[in-house]
Amino acid sequence: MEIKSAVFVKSAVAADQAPSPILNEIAFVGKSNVGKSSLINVLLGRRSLVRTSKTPGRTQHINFFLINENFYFVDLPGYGFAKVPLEVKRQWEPMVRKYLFDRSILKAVVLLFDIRRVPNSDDIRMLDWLEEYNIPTIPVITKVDKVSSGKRSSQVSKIAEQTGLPPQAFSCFSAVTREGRDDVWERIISSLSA
Ligand SMILES: Nc1nc2c(ncn2[C@@H]2O[C@H](COP(=O)(O)OP(=O)(O)OP(=O)(O)O)[C@@H](O)[C@H]2O)c(=O)[nH]1
Ligand SMILES: [Mg+2]
Repeated sequence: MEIKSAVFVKSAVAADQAPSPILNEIAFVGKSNVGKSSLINVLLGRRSLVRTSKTPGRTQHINFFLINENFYFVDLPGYGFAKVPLEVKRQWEPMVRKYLFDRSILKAVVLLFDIRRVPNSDDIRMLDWLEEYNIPTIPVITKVDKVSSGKRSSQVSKIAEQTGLPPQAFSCFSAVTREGRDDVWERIISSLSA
């Protein structure tokens, strides 16, 4: 997809502050620090439209980016980081659930997994919500540059087994090498037109 424009539009601290549900949306979700913001930047070919961070839990709001004046990328706050203040953790679930539940124009959720980690109960809970709300899901395994190609397939199998999804369901991605960028775009485009 040719990116003619990519503009940060707003940061919502509650689902009811989201833009009016007119244009389609693709949301990005996953553990804190998994690489959501980095994936969005690589997809858009922008170095730092979305703030990335070595400190997990950086994105605590729902951030909306308008692409080609045609659809939104939505960067959801990550889950599962121990050092996030309790108050923020308490707000996370109702905020994210309300967003997912309410969004008729939400075409797909890109759910990220770290190639080096086994999915935990937070990831499974997210998968369960997506299924419950009937939201098409694009599972992406990221940071694949961090493991050897030999280790990659065994890690993909582990992640598949833990989530109950088939290994072929996952796109492999790296924000460093940009591997997988076209594959993820293809899946996003087909969700947008579904
Ligand atoms: N090697 C490698 N590092 C990555 C990759 N993607 C992200 N990172 C690094 O991982 C860290 C977290 O990346 P972010 O994109 O900020 O992660 P996030 O999921 O948006 O994090 P929160 O907003 O805090 O939930 C940063 O130091 C990134 O540079 C990748 O594909 N490969
Ligand atoms: Mg982020």
